[in-house]
Amino acid sequence: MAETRRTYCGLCHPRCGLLFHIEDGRAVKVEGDPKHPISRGRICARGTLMIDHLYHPDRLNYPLKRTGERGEGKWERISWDQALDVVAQSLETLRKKYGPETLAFTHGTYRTYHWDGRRFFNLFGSPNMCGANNICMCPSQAVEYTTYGGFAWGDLKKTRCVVLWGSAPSKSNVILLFPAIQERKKAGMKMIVVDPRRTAEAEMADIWLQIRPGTDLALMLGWIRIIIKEGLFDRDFVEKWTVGFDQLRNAASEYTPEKVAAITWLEPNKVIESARFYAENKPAVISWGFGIDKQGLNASQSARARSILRAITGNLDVEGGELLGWSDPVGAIIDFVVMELNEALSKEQRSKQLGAAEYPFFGFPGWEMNLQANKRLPSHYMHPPKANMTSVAHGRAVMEAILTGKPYPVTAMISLASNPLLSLPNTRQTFEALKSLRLYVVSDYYLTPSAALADYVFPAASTVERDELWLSADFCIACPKGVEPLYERRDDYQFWRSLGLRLGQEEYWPWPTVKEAFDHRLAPVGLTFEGLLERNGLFGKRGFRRYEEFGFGTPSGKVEIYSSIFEKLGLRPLPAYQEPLETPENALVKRDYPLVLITGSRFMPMYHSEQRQIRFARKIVADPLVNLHPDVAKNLGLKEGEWVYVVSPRGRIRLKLHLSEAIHPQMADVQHGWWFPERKTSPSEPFGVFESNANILCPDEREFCSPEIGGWPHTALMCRIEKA
Ligand SMILES: Nc1nc2c(c(=O)[nH]1)N[C@H]1C(S)=C(S)[C@@H](COP(=O)(O)OP(=O)(O)OC[C@H]3O[C@@H](n4cnc5c(=O)[nH]c(N)nc54)[C@H](O)[C@@H]3O)O[C@H]1N2
Ligand SMILES: Nc1nc2c(c(=O)[nH]1)N[C@H]1C(S)=C(S)[C@@H](COP(=O)(O)OP(=O)(O)OC[C@H]3O[C@@H](n4cnc5c(=O)[nH]c(N)nc54)[C@H](O)[C@@H]3O)O[C@H]1N2
Ligand code: SF4
Ligand SMILES: [Mo]
Repeated sequence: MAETRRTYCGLCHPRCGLLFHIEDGRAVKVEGDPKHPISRGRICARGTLMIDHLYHPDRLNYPLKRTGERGEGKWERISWDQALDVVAQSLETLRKKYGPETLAFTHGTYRTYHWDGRRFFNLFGSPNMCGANNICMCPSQAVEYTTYGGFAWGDLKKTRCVVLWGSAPSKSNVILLFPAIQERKKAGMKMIVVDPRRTAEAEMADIWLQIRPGTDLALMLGWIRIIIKEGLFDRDFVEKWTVGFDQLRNAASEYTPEKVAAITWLEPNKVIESARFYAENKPAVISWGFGIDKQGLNASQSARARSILRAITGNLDVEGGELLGWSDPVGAIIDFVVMELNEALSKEQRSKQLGAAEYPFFGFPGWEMNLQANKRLPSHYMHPPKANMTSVAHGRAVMEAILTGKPYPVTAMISLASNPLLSLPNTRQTFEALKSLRLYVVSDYYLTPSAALADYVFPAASTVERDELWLSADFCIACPKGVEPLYERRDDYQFWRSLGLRLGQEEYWPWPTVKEAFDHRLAPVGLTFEGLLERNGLFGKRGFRRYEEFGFGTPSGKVEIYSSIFEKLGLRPLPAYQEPLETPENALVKRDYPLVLITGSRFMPMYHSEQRQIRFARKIVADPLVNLHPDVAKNLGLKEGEWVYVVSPRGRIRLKLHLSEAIHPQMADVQHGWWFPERKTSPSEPFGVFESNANILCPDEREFCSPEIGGWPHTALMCRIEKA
């Protein structure tokens, strides 16, 4: 029997609509769903591989228990009940012995529900969830809540000018953002690109600034100085709605075009011209870009400076500008924050969060301050900040606690939808830490290098096998599963709930299925998951300049250019640029490592460390690449396609050389996420995880991290290239 079912792809963030053609119970063809309200029939190369992913022979189908050494690859199949029983028992034993804080979690990017995991951890009593949060979008969220009480979304549909700052959607957001930019550019939108590589976006731009990696904050402060000096700011808005403008004027005064040019490798007149261009083409949007968040030392203050630029130019919450708040009635849907059940975690347990003494802004203290300030706003207009995203333990502190038992023993860890050996920096330390856990539990689609070290591995249902509710500030859509979960795969909600039921959390998991939890969330708008699906999404209506009615969700109710929260926490209340340790400015470093290293620029069809086992994906990108300018290669006597080592002070990895004029001649651009599922696993090296893994090159030591959030660098480091 043949039929077509609506479902969705969640192999990256947008959740595009899919049509699954099913024959005799098996999906045989996938295409975009033209009726999907957001993606409207488009899917990307990764989405077209959904069927390969669903039926892939390497997929985990049953829970596994390790029988050999960690990493040796010896497993025994067991039932869900057996596996959950022993995991729960061991967690209970460890909790009794060391306290609930002995359990940690590693977080990846937004692939699954996440509120359920946070709920489990809050009820279990551990504050120690850590992961990519310190570097990916969450820092920008935390900082923007502190500056103007919410996270701003660029109104691309109506903007006159977009600044793509460290963002390359032609590779990272190919279905929604990039086509929208192309369309708007054709219609006359202006565009500035700030990127060390000549990307597809740079080629389309009116102004392209080929900046030295890691120096964006100096440029932002240079823009601020020019905008103030030339009176290009929005005087009315600044007077009525901001605090700290005069201090800002002072703080920015030293960033003259000449000084900025010397730091950034740009020409002084380009600094001036671009600042004017941004300020004079209103309304304007500065995109969020991971090129900023991944800079380490300056990352959090760059996010601050970006938010200040948006505010002083009068672009906040105007049509075509930087939108704040939720639309009506979408804002009334119960958000994750409520579902996270943060009130369940006691004050005492919160105070044990690892890393929060060093980075209080990104732990409970900072989150609580943002939460408090948010209370002045109605929640249907501005949801409170998510603890799940902006109050986390620091990865380094967690790994150190595992290895040293200090300040207390961390003996157990769960990794769900995350592959820490590939995504976190300082891979060797992560490896040693994972190996020395008493209990390591992983839930994944495949047996990754991290999973290879686990005691128990649980098989996760993929998006086409589970329902999801997808919520943004302006819409909410129901994403239905297309097939029942195959074999014994289960959705992540079932994982957390089943574990919670075994650990005394019965009364807090009243919804047997995730769909029922979604019904609960939708109740305030009078809908159910099925009802929402039937009406093909709920779309809100938004007003503009709503701060005139509500104010801003900050301690003063205004945009805090000078941050009172940062000041209270002993952090710089106004941004200032700092030269990182490892830069071409440091002659000693430069002698041995002459090239600036950036890692992780997105490429299709891979998503982080995924798709390495999908044959068709490996046909497109077979091997890990380092991109280099042809002149640099020539000087080194290296040719296209040759294997080379990329060496940083922390180690070396092997990659294939790809020559490209798009790369600045003083830098190297290394892909991230590489491991080799086709290889054997061994206790010393699961699936070749040390061979080409960019994070061998990336540090997490204190002096490399941002002092506000502890964000570590995946870019703006130094390296050299050698023949392999
Ligand atoms: N060097 C370098 N490192 C980086 C970056 C960089 O640019 N350079 N980027 C960083 C960034 S921004 C991020 S967000 C992180 C991403 O880091 P991660 O999110 O940890 O990404 P992955 O390494 O792909 O690991 C995700 C794992 O989750 C599994 N998975 C996918 N979906 C689900 C699901 O729904 N349920 C379950 N149970 N499992 C699932 C996948 O099979 C995969 O093994 O990496 C960071 N690391
Ligand atoms: N195909 C694919 N798409 C993805 C992902 C994936 O793994 N694969 N991951 C998803 C995730 S979790 C994220 S966070 C997003 C990230 O997506 P983007 O925000 O687009 O970030 P990146 O691709 O990491 O880097 C964007 C640009 O930053 C530039 N850059 C590097 N260092 C600097 C710097 O110091 N300053 C400036 N100005 N620019 C710099 C790089 O040259 C690159 O062109 O992508 C998402 N989309
Ligand atoms: S992988 Fe492609 S099809 Fe799937 S959600 Fe992302 S952009 Fe859409
Ligand atoms: Mo990310």
